[in-house]
Amino acid sequence: MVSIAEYTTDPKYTIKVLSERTGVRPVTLRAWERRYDLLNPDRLDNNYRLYSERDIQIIRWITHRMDEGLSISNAVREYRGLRAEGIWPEALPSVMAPEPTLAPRFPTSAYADQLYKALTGHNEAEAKKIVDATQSMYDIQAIFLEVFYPCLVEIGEAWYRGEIRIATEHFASAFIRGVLMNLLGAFPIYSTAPKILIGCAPEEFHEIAPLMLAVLLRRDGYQVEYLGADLPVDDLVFYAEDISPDMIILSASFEHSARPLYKMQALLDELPGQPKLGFGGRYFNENPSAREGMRGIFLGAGIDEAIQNVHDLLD
Ligand code: B12
Repeated sequence: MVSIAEYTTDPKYTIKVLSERTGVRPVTLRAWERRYDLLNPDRLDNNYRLYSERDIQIIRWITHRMDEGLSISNAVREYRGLRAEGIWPEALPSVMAPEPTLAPRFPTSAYADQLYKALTGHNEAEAKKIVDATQSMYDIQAIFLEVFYPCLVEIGEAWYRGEIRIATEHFASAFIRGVLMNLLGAFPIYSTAPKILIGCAPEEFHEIAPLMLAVLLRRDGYQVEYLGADLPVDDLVFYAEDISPDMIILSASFEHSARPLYKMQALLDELPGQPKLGFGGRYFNENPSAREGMRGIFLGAGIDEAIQNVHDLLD
């Protein structure tokens, strides 16, 4: 038998890998991290957590004790008791080989450029190859924020300068939307997890950021329903009354889309479960004073901040 101490503390795995190797959902891992201060992951500059092989073994040991009937708090207490005596528990026999990680050939910015070229050249097969390549090397959050996002910004700039056709911009955003919809469908839906509705404010058609948020929050174990573009507030409140979500998240890029949201939290407060309203998007980023009159919670300037804030609010 090998002691957990013999496993390396090199920080190299994302929370996704930790989750896959331990069978514990990311949302639960983060909750344990906060509540029990069990692991101490390193953080990259972009605030992503990185875990070690030893962290994986600690979580596997904890879940094994839970399988044997202990509550999480008792399993953690037992682990701490052993550690206080200077003892490292024995690692469980390995059931899974560590995930092979392909070394990235280029930085994410190079893939953003390649994707831009493929999409503006209407070369769907090449765009697909690029996305497949990034998926074998990077976490999807990095792909969204460091490949898709800059690529779309560049497409927006080229459209603004009149260098590409509207058809090209539509082709590119439809392609990326398609990739995101496939990913959304690929993650399991946990029917007991907090329920979140995500979509766009009225007359808002920029769907990609809220869709990215939907994918990443579903991956983290929330019960996410993605509702798409242009949602009328009153209908959404009725729907919330029907299905009692814990939270509704809406994106707005323009003032006319944001305006109807100002009354929304008051309407939600009248529902039995009082769902929280989370909001964000280009309009609120460019007009910080517009956040002030809004009831509800500004979830941050970007997707990464929003994910962290949702965890803080709902875990
Ligand atoms: C694709 C696109 C479209 C597509 C959208 C298709 C789809 N299914 O989503 C279509 C063709 C519909 C479209 C239409 C229009 N568009 Co447009 N569009 C774009 C483009 C190229 C990409 C948008 C995108 O997905 N970006 C990637 C995402 C990830 O970035 P993002 O939306 O900015 O989100 C970031 C933050 O705002 C934030 N965020 C966004 N939502 C949320 C939500 C929450 C809760 C949180 C916390 C954070 C958050 O997080 C993200 C970063 O992490 C942008 C260019 C650009 N710079 O983004 C122009 C752009 C946004 N569009 C623009 C314009 C002007 C329009 C139109 C008015 C054009 C027209 N005359 O018809 C219409 C308006 C439609 C409407 N009423 O919504 C301008 C906006 C300029 C401005 N400041 O007002 C841009 C910037 C283009 C440009 N360079 O001028 N568009």
